Amino acid sequence: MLAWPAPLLPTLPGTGPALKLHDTARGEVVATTPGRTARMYVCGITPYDATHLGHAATYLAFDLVNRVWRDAGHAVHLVQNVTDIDDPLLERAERDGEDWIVLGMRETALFREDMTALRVLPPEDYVGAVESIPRIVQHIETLLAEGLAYVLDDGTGDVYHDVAQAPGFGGESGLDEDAMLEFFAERGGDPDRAGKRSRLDPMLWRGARDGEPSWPGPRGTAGRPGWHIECATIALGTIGMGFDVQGGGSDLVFPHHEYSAVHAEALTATKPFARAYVHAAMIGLDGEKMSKSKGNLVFVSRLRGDGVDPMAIRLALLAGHYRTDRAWTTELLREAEARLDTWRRAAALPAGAPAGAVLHGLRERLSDDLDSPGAIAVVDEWAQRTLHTDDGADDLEDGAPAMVRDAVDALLGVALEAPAPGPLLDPGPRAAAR
Ligand code: 5CA
Ligand code: ZN
Repeated sequence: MLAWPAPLLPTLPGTGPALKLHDTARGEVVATTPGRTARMYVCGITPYDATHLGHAATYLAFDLVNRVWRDAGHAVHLVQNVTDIDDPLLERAERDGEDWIVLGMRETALFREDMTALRVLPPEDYVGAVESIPRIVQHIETLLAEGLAYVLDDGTGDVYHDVAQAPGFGGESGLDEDAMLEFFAERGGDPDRAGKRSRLDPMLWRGARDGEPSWPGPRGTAGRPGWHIECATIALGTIGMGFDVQGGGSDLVFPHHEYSAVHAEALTATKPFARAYVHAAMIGLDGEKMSKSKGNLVFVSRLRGDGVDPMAIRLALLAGHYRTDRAWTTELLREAEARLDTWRRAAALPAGAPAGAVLHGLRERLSDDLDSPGAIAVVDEWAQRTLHTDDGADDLEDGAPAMVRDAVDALLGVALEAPAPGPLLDPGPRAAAR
């Protein structure tokens, strides 16, 4: 699939430190140790109700990973999927009397526009589930042939992974069985389905049902792929095993990331799928997780349609740490708008407080498990010192604001030039219609 256009990425003097991140599997902050090219898989949207601020916060967290790695001298191979066939997408299309293909394409287009406006670096590979079906089917055939998967004996053609044979099962999430069963039931699993070998076996292939789209499948059984084998297959086909970071929101810890890893590890008989599993906390609204099922969504495109600067949205979401559940509020946005205005006034001056400390501070804070609030405080302090030169700041440097602009742009992804709305940044009638 087509991704979206890349924003300009200024080159900064020197290189930043190695990035440390919290790995869910080890339960602690660890140093990432990529090779020359860092490899990251960030789970993409299921294309309906896109892009809400929860989605945006998660993609912004992994955009910081991308930026910090690049600043540390790595190339980055980022992969993202689009879950353009799955139960919830079909349910939404059905509810609204809409073609699921049209729904998916329109929401993916809107997501691209929102990512562009938020200046998120695009993935090197942006891959849909539907276009991956032939590869997915091959993988399921392999698991069946090796006796690691089985066809349910009820005539549906549904195929399951036999997780009792997966030695690494549970290693990513570290959950006990009760917790796994609870999340599995909540997040698309079917623990009570009759005929499964184990309640926690995940579906690999769903045999065709009346009125549902289907494709040729394993052993000639038409149907459509399960969710976790989609991401396992796309990762294997692009960045392979042992990549540096598997990313997503904390609601993907179990079952999604556990099973993607288990599928891929079974397919390749190697470990690990990812060297670190990194999860962004949930954005809420009025005391509840912002989610499609609750319908309490604030959309990036709606804010853009109301004239909100996307850079203020970016700053508002980065004002909290990515591992802290937090709420979206109007005050948060107003604070970010005020901060953006202050930064822009300081950055527009010909001279300012020394920029070297800002670059050092941004690098130091962000490489420490993406401390974006700490990084923002570094720029706040610089802006105050630059704007309030009357209180004895005699160390003004010519050109410092230009260097701070570059550092803030490259590392935080916040452009401090006045916004220039182009056609891609215009949210258009779709957003207005929501
Ligand atoms: N297509 C799958 C991943 S393969 C999926 O989870 N799609 S999604 O559209 O439901 O979510 C896209 C990303 O946004 C996921 O990483 C998810 O964890 C994250 N996300 C969803 N809701 C929130 C929220 N309220 N706060 C933060 N992140 C969220
Ligand atoms: Zn995924």
